[in-house]
Amino acid sequence: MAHGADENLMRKFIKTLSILTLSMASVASVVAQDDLYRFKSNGNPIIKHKFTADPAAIIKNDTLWLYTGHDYEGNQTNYKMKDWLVFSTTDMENWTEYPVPLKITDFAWAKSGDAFAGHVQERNGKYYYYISTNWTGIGVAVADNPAGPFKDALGKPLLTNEDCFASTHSWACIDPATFIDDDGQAWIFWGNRECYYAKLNDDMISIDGEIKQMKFDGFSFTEAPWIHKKDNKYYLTYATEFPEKIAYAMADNIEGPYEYKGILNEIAGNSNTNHQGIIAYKGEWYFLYHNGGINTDGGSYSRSVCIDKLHYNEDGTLKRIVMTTEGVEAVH
Ligand code: FUB
Repeated sequence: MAHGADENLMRKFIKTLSILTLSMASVASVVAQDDLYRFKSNGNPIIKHKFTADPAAIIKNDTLWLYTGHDYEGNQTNYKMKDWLVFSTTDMENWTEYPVPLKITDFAWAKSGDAFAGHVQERNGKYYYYISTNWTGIGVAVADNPAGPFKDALGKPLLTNEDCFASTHSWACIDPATFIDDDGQAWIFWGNRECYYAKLNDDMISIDGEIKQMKFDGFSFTEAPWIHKKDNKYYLTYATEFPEKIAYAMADNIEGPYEYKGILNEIAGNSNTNHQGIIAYKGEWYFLYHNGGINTDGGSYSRSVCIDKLHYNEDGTLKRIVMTTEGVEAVH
């Protein structure tokens, strides 16, 4: 991929020419225009100037905020991720990248140094960034606006391997995904090999009550749980097997019982992991995932976020994702 002087020159040029205003006044007031990098996505992967992984998104007003991990470029033999990234769009085509919102070194207790998958949730005007650190636990950072910067809210992990009572491997406590139900109750799901879930208190930085393990027939869980809800049905999507496919199950209650419904997304090309996020935006449903699709450096440890459409059948089940090179069309 084109790194180095040419890329830097192009970035500076685009920054200088940038005359667009941010969609949210509060964000505009805290991030200087010069610190923003604007680009157009022309299909998948949607971000080609950096390696991005483990997508999660939230919607605020007219804007989709995309949070990703950040892989090192090419020829890596393991995950090498030191910070997280944030992007926004109002049309799925024109994107803005903000300054790095959160780094693994922002968590003094995260001795692993690994900035694994995260998920952001808004509540009461604050933004909570739940992150995983490989073997040192799940942390939570907070910010006043979706672009950050985020600050460690606890000074210690929210969850650790000790909370993963059915697991014995060191990387069990990863991949948090949160969900706020229609009754206002916030939930957090996470795990590797074993899937756990719990209620979050209203403060969003403490666990309410018991931690439980999710189990149902046919649940072959690798990692990356994600909950979404449509028409009063709960959908639990998750990575299964390795290399990973994304499978899903449905239930009438968030705690289940869930019914396994099959594979939603196939192996994502040359990436062992797949890590999905699902979000409704401007009347469409989107499936976010990663592959190793940047030539020639992309692969399992140099991944790139992609977005394709998610479609439902009439009975509420999900159609198999069609991963495309073209990506999604702009929406207005
Ligand atoms: O990005 C590091 C790990 O790879 C994530 O935590 C997993 O979900 C997998 O995508």
